[in-house]
Amino acid sequence: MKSKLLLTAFLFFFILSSFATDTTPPTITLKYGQHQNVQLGSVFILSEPLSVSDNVTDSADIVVTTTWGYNGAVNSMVRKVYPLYIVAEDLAGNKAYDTVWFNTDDTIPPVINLNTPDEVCVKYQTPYNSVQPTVTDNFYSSGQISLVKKSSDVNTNVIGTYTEVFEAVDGSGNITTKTRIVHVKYDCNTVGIQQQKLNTVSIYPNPGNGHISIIGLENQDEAFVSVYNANGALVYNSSMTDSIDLSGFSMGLYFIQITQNKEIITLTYNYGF
Ligand SMILES: [Ca+2]
Ligand SMILES: [Ca+2]
Repeated sequence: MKSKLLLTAFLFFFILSSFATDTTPPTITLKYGQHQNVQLGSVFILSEPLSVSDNVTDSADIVVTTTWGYNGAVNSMVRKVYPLYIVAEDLAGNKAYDTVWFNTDDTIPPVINLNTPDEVCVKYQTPYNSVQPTVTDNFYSSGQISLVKKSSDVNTNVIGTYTEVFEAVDGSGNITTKTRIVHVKYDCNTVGIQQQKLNTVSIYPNPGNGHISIIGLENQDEAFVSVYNANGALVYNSSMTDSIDLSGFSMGLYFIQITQNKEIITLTYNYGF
C-alpha cells in the first residue's frame, strides 16, 4: 500500500516536472512552403497551410492562431503580397512563429493574334501594308498591355524573306512574341497554287515493307521521284510512276522527293519500322 502510494506520488511528480521542464516550442511544418503563388483573377480557396507537433504536448492540444497581415486576407483580384502570420503554442506556453506569403500575381502571358496568316506574300515593288496584330490577356485589358514591333520594315524593293516580330507585355511583365514571315516575290499567286497541288500527295503504307504506293497526284506530267537514304545519298531516281520498290535496299529511314513544275515535296518513309 505504501509503495503504491509512493509510486503514484512519483508518477505525479514526474508528469508535473516534465511539464515544468518543457522549454521547447512546437514545430510548425508548412505544407507548401513560405511562399505560395495565387493566380490573379482566380478563385482563391485557403487550404490548411501547416501541421504542428511538439516534444511533449499532443498535436491536438497545440493552440494554433493564424492572422492575416497588413494587406488583409487574400483578394485574388488585387495584385499584392498577403502575409499570413502563424503562432503555435504548446501547453507549457512555448510559442513558435512562422509566416506564409501569398503572392497574388498574373503568370500567364498575353496572346497575340496576327490578324493574318503566319506567312504572307507581297509582290515585288508594290506597297506592303503591315497589318497590326491584336492582343488579349487572361486578366489585363488591352489598355494594360504593351504591343511593340521589334523588327525593321519589309522592303518590297528587295526580293527575299522578312520577319516581323511583335512583342506583347501584360501588366505583370509576362512577355509573348509572335513572328509573321513576309515573302517578297515577283509573283505570289503561282507558287501558292502549285504548293496546294503537291500538298495532297502522300505515300502508303508507311511504315512498310519497301513496296510504296504514291497517291494524290493530279497528273504525272513532268513529275519525277527521287529517294534519298538517311545519310542523304540518292538511291533511286525515276520519272513518276504510281509506285516505288525499295525492297532491294536495307531497312531504315528514306526521304522520298517528288518534283513537278519546279515544285518539290519531301515525304519521310520508314522502311521496316
Ligand atoms: Ca514543447
Ligand atoms: Ca496575363
